[in-house]
Amino acid sequence: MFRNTLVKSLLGILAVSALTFNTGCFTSLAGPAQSGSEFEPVASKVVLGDLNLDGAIDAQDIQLFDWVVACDVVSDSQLTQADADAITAAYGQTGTGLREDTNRDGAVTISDLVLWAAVLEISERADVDGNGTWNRADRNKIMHNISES
Ligand SMILES: [Ca+2]
Ligand SMILES: [Ca+2]
Ligand SMILES: [Ca+2]
Repeated sequence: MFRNTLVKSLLGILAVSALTFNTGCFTSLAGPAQSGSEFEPVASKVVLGDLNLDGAIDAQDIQLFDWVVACDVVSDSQLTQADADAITAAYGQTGTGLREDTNRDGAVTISDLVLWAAVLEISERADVDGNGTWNRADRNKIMHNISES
């Protein structure tokens, strides 16, 4: 008697699981990770556009993307020694619109190199759409993923 009941409820669970799979509800149940969730270790998976790997795509990632692009002084969509050298070579220059002024404070100083070094690792994730360049499409994709999450 008990055994039958157990088998029945197991079958019931299986049926419900099959149903949720079929209706596609499973995807939404598994859905976007809630911040602070105990079951979803932060940074356990790489979400495209999550530049700082904090598990959320938000305004911070947009800010980081803008910094990465600003630090790409020689505009080859990668951060290399050439960018660092260009910044160092331009030390002391002042004015607006200087590419070497990565933090856009109007003067090229060691702070610009510090910013460059700070976003170096993050830059590996800046090519969100994987086409080899950093541009508005990548930024738009991050923006899009913010509204999705
Ligand atoms: Ca993030
Ligand atoms: Ca500066
Ligand atoms: Ca890209």
